[in-house]
Amino acid sequence: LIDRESPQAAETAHVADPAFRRDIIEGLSRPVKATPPVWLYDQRGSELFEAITHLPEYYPTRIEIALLNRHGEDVAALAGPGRAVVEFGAGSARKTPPLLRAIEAGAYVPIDINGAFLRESTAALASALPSLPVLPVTGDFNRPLPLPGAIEGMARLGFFPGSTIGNLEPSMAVDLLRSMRAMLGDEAMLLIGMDRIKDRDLLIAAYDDDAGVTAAFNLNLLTRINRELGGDIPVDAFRHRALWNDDKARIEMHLEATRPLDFHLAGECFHMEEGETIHSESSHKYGSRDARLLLRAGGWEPVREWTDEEGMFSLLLAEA
Ligand code: AVI
Repeated sequence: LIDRESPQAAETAHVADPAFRRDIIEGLSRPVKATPPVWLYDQRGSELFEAITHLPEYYPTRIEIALLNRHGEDVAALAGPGRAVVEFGAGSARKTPPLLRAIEAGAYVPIDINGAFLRESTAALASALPSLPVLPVTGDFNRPLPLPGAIEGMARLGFFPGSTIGNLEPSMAVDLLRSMRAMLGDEAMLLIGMDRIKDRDLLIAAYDDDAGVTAAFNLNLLTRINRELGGDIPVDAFRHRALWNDDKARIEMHLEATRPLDFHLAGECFHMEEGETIHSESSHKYGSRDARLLLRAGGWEPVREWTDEEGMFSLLLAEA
């Protein structure tokens, strides 16, 4: 996931990450309260997100895995063998090994800001594909990073699954695509997952499931703020809301106050009216043309798009 800090480290040391403190105070001080989605992923948040990916209503993971399995050979035919696969975000054992096998990768470079996630995915990969060189890079891929010298001269395939691009505002998504283009070089290709615009009810169900896992994921942000920033937010007085913003073609997750309330954190006092919300995440959805426009604006020329029978989710291959 994008720009994940090291939550475990912050928790064991009981010292709040200064960037977390800054972002939360700044976000809650705005006239329309909003916090960056990256902070949803502490240890508990990451576990809850993993649980979300198994929910019946949350179709993206299931469909993307099916597309990767169904079209691995097609990707291989277009990309050719021996590429270094550079994955943005630590790879999941469910998605990455089948792709690496299908395209006969020459090396695998998982990039993640969180060393713990990186070690886990590297170990999983080493046992699944023992002969593949795995060269992890710890760092924030929102900025260009130096890639390992061992893949010099090897053509690259960037891999950015999960529709994580959708959690960025479109202008930031374009910046990230451009940065990937600069990192991966002129011979590069990019395989990216994007979630499609679809029936509003299906979208809302995916972000407001019956079992309440997404609600727990969203509300966990408040628990984290209380724990790490010494806050007294009455978590019980909030409820999870998932809204479709048609103008911006995105699902928005909000934390809504169910009564007028006050809370304190980091020496500051905050007030919320009944019905007022904290906007905690956006998940942008892209039609086929929108996706191609976004890729082109980011310096990538679309080559192929694969989608499921219902057109719910897309896997796109682009070239530099
Ligand atoms: C990580 N990201 C692509 C997920 C999404 O669908 O936007 C995060 C998520 N939030 C609620 N459910 C899933």
